Amino acid sequence: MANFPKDFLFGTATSSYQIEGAVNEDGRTPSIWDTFSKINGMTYNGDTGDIACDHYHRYKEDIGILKEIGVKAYRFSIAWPRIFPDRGKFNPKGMDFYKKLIEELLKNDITPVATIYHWDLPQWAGDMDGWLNSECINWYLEYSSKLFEEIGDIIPMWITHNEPWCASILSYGIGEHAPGHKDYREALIAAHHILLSHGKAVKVFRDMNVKNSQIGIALNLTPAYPATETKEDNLAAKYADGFTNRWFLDPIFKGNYPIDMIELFKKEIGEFDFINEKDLSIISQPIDFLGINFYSRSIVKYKEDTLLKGVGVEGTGKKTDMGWEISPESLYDLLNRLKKEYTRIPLYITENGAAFKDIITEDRRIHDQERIEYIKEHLKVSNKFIKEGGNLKGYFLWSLLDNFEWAYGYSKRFGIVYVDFETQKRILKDSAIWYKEVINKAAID
Ligand code: GCO
Repeated sequence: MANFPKDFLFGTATSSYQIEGAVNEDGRTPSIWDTFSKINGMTYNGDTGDIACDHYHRYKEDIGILKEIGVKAYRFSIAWPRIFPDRGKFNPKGMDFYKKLIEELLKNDITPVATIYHWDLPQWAGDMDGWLNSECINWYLEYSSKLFEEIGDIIPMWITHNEPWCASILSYGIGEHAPGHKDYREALIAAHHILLSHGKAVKVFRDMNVKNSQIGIALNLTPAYPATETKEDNLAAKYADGFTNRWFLDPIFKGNYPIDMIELFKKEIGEFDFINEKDLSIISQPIDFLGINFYSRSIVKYKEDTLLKGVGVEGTGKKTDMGWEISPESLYDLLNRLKKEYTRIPLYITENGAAFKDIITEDRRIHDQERIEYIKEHLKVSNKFIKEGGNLKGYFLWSLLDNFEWAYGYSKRFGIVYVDFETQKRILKDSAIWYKEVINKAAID
């Protein structure tokens, strides 16, 4: 039996565009994801978040489910285009939805944890070049300060950004996410502006003296391992690590971008003239906690003629329905590395979970044993890290509900609660029932 500290924050996580639906209601205008998902071929089956889990109308039912599972905290994100449907225009009706949601959570003794930006940039901002435009930082600050003013002190944990790597590199460099550009110079500009907006928002949060509340960021971190012990494969793994992890961790915790990556990117990207000297001291504003979104690891082999001098190779471990190798040991490595190389501030796993092909039995049950195993193994290494003195304070399971999995549409189910997208019926999977036990005992067997 592995026990967790009594105050360990067991939660679940979701994000606005992935669950809310109601895209035209109460003054909301489109986000870049509304636009992107409607372009032919951008998402599986042409799926969009138009209805998603209809959470906008069913939030009370969903909070009832959270209560039933017994979670202590719920991580959700706020849809920017509900709050500022047009440039400079605040929409109180959009804000009301989140006020009601928070009120309902508090009534049920569930701690609200809010992400300010989980990728649904208003289309009006997208039309002015989105994160490529340094003005976007000011729009983001106007939006964040409004949130702090309206609900700052009733949210104990604020997350400025979710996975800046995805919002910049996957979106402006690889082109798999909105707005779907394929230009690495753009990707790094977007990344820099996002990081800078993070640092500036932290500063605003401090200046506004928001009470009873903390602020941090959620990074997607993927440990990279060399395919063999050769010097070349080690170098390739170092670059893969630089690309996904250090490019974000270093500015935030060390106040600089990794030199080896700057050197590597220079040839492809050109000058880094979009970075000013003083930007890095803003980005490295002290934060109160770090959120870690962890799913898998990567294994890399040297390949000369590629940007990162390497390509991914398949690991031998079992895979989830995303094709991601299951590797809880790498989470353990990651936590220890963060502690050793980066920070002693509280850590939270802000996302961890798995998609599997769920089958409903005749009696409408979902025996998702593989998901239970996945979560259990990741909780085990988390527990080991804590027992060894690691400062890990909570775990947010991704996700509460099956939902719109971005480019994969509704084809991948991450929920511990099954959603029948025809009827919007929710069914607790076995994993939800198992998680309830874990939370109740604050322990895993
Ligand atoms: C991300 C996001 C989530 C995803 C989840 C599964 O990591 O991409 O934060 O929105 O749905 O990670 O891929």
